[in-house]
Amino acid sequence: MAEAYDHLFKLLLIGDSGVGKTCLIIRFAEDNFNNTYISTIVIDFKIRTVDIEGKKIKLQVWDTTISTAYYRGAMGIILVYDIMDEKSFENIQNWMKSIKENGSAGVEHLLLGNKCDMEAKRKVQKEQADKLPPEQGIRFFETSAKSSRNVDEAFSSLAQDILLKSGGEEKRKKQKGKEGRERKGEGRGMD
Ligand SMILES: Nc1nc2c(ncn2[C@@H]2O[C@H](COP(=O)(O)OP(=O)(O)OP(=O)(O)O)[C@@H](O)[C@H]2O)c(=O)[nH]1
Ligand SMILES: [Mg+2]
Repeated sequence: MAEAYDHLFKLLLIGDSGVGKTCLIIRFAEDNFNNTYISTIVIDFKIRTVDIEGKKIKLQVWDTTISTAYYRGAMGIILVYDIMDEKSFENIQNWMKSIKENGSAGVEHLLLGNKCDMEAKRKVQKEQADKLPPEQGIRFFETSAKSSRNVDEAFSSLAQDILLKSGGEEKRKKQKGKEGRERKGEGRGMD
């Protein structure tokens, strides 16, 4: 039987190779973790339905390789770097540029510093993420696909941001519809 849901949100993870995108998705969707690294070749998605503010939100989470074709249609984009890998952090700027050029307008963003279980080998300080251009007002979490720290929180917060936004739009649409009906009503001389 198909699972009932109120909303379907498409999310996408991007970031340098090896930062843990696939592992984050597997932790979120299947609550599992594997130490073996198998670089993603085929684009795929996993699904998990979460409960947010009494609504069932079905999250379809896309795992990417280097392809911008999949940006379109994504309602939320999760940018991931590895806290042990400075280069992956520096590249976040390039990934952001790439979203601007290829993503849909109005897409929500989230920044994740992954592998925070590896504190001893940390190269990117938490404060450095705060120095990223504030223009996007991007939300930031340090996560660990291995220990599962902040994984649910991160996905839920992004879903919540999208829900808030779509809720606002629905309200506007309803309001518009109502105004339209009221105008028609006037024409029939109702009052
Ligand atoms: N310690 C630690 N290792 C992790 C974590 N997340 C992923 N890894 C390891 O990092 C390696 C790469 O993880 P993947 O999820 O395959 O990385 P990816 O970003 O999908 O890489 P590509 O598919 O090549 O783009 C694997 O060996 C994982 O086991 C984490 O939170 N902590
Ligand atoms: Mg992968």
